[in-house]
Amino acid sequence: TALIRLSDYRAPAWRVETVELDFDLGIDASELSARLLLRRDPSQNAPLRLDGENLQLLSIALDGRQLPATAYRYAGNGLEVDGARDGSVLETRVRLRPAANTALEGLYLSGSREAGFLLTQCEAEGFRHITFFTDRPDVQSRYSVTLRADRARFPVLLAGGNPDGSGELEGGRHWARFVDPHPKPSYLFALVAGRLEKIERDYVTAEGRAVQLKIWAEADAIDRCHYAMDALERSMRWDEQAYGRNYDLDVFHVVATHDFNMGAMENKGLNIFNAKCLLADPDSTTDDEYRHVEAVVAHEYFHNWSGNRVTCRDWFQLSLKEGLTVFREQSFSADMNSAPLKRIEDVSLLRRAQFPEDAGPLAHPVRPAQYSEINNFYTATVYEKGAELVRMLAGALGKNGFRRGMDRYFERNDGRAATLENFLAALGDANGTDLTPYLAWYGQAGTPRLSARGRHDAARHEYTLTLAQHVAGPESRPPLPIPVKLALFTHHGDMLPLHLDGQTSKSPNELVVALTQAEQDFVFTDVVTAPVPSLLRGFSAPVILECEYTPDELALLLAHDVDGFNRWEAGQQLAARAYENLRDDTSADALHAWCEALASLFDNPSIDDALLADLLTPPGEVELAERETAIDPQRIHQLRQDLQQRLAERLGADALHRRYQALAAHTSIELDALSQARRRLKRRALELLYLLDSPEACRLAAAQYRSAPGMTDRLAALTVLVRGNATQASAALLDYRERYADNALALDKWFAVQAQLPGEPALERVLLLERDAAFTLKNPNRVQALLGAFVRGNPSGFHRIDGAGYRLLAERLTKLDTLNPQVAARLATAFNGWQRLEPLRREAARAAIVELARHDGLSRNLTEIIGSVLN
Ligand code: B3K
Ligand code: ZN
Repeated sequence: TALIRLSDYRAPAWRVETVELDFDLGIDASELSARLLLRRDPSQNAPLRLDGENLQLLSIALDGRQLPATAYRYAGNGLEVDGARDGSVLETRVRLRPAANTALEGLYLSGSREAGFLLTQCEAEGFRHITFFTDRPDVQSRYSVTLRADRARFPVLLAGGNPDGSGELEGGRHWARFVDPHPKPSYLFALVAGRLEKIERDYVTAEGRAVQLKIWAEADAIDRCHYAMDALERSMRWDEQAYGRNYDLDVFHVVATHDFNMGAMENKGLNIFNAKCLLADPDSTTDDEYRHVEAVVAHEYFHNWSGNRVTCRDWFQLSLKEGLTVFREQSFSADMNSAPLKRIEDVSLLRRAQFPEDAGPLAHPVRPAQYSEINNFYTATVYEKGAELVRMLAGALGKNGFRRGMDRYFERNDGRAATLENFLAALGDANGTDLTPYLAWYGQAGTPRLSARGRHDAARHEYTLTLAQHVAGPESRPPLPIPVKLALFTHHGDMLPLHLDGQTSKSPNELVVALTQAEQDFVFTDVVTAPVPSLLRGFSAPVILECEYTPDELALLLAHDVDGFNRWEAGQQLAARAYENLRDDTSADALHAWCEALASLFDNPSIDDALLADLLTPPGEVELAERETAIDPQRIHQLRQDLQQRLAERLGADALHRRYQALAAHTSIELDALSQARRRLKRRALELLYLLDSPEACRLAAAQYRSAPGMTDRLAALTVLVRGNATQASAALLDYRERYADNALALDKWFAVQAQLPGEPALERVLLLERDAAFTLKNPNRVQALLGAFVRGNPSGFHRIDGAGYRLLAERLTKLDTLNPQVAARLATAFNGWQRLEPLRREAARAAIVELARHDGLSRNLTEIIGSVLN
């Protein structure tokens, strides 16, 4: 398949200045007339060519005249039209088949034919599935959209922009018109039509604009939208205060659907959400999910400026809006909740999802140089690593400097389609500094390694820190700018004032040094005894730190570091070393140090319960696998269990039991930090207790399941029972299945918990669950809940030595691909990393992927992923 290259970018030869769309909506067939006012770039001499994917063309006219078949060519993807000039008007009419659209791209049906509603998804290239257009983000047009439909079947008609009239039509039909005053790229177009309920709130922006906020959902879900409404209002206020950005239309619509390929979509004035990222109530939503809803609502709202007002020139610049918006969303969540916990959560995600991507055949730069299918590039690298790059820039400029830079960026690029160069230039210019060295971060794949060595000169009271960087790959790569935030600790756990050679004026106890060369020395003076360095505090750069700490030094940081993130990080490093003690059967010095340090923190009343829960959790199986070659995921699972058991033994059954009971005495379902923290630690105490006294832990879990006031406690209890294969598990599962029979999001968790049964039994459970009446390959959330949880969330279940997991995935992908290529391609990335498996599994995985690749008629999406993975 053809590769699209960044280096081939050309400005559009044709633009669309205004577009008028007129829809006749129906479930099986919808028809649409489009009227485009065309503008030609006088410096280019290209014929008019518009994107259009499998459209049924009913009529076509240029400048008021119907075109004869000889005057245009359309063979299913591009439409070429003869005779167009600057200022021409092209009118087309097409027929679409929403109910038959299982790919959920373009115009499609959510839910059943009888009760469901129509909606659109256009990013990245869905608009060409709706009408003929210059479907690229650097073409921005003014939209006016008229929707017509049967009033009883489609009482609610919505499109982006401001409402511009509505009324009755003959035969029980009605119409509504929307005009968007802001020119926008086609990927931000959206419409929604059907039976929906709403909740509303009036909002006045800091600039004084009155805005109606409306959240829409199907009748059974509308009561679960209140939390999202609060989150939306918080997001709008935050963007006004933190960035000076105000909303810019009279209405802001948000719609929930159960049928969506990803989390949510920032369509101008009409955000559309996967229900799992919008609906929330205590009975069916966990604490983690609540925070996720808040974050996604904020993310999509923030796109109104970082994405919509300033969009991307081309899809290679995707991180310009996504990395930036993830960073904005992370900052917001840190402000709304606990900043260190948020940082721990974000870095964990980066390590679990992005580091493996960056270490294998799917690795690509934050700004990729080429792609075959752009939808395959909405990745952890573009999003999460992209956010880390913005974080480094923000750190380098400081709070005020970054705000100044962002103001400049928005001011210069408002209404435009920008590049990452434009972004760096605005930030740099506003601060009189050159940020172009950071471009190197955007252009190269792979996680850099940062090695740190310290040398103490007792005679001169000097401490020399040598930092060096290395990225696997071509040797000619220029060094990256790597900001390293650091502190030095005495062996009593106190921070030293820092005298960096040559900087005598101030002596803070934390500072950022910038590594800009392949290797550099940093000399600290007045250091009397050898210190313990705390490096990369707050995870100041997305690198893998290699520093030869002794277990005691890590334990010291775990006990004393005041940077919450680095305290956790020291614990993670120590836990990984303890894991290696068990794996290699070497002296248990790290294991001992880890258990002792945590035992004393466990009894330390000043430590936050949520942080303690995180400290008591070793790195996950995927992270541990990243440190190995010849990976055996089942052995990793077992060793990690052993590791936790050793910790549980050190803490003791009595202490865990007591802590559990004390926490269980609080039964509030409130979402405040303290209540959430208690639930988190309670869950962790129960999980650890299970490793010591499983009958007792299962008894407690069964009781917790029955009396749980909310989903956080209920799901935690169910998980302990199911993973522990408890005798009480089947009754709890049955109860849950009935209780939530009509709640799709809660039911997804029922599938996911079971798909994560450890080890060999998981596969059979998955096969059984596939036969459940509620399972369908047509719903992305359900596929994710069962197959996604199995292949991505359950390494010890998926990576069976007989290869049955790999064959199951390959087989399901062939089916899924015919229905929904985007979802199939995403699921297929679970094969990433097969080359590093131990030989037997490696061969079984290879055989399954090769077999899959031989299949005829695979989508471009899946073909590209399989092709890369096999590389
Ligand atoms: N921009 C959308 C993602 C679109 C994915 C297209 N395959 C959601 C977001 O990042 O906000
Ligand atoms: Zn986004």
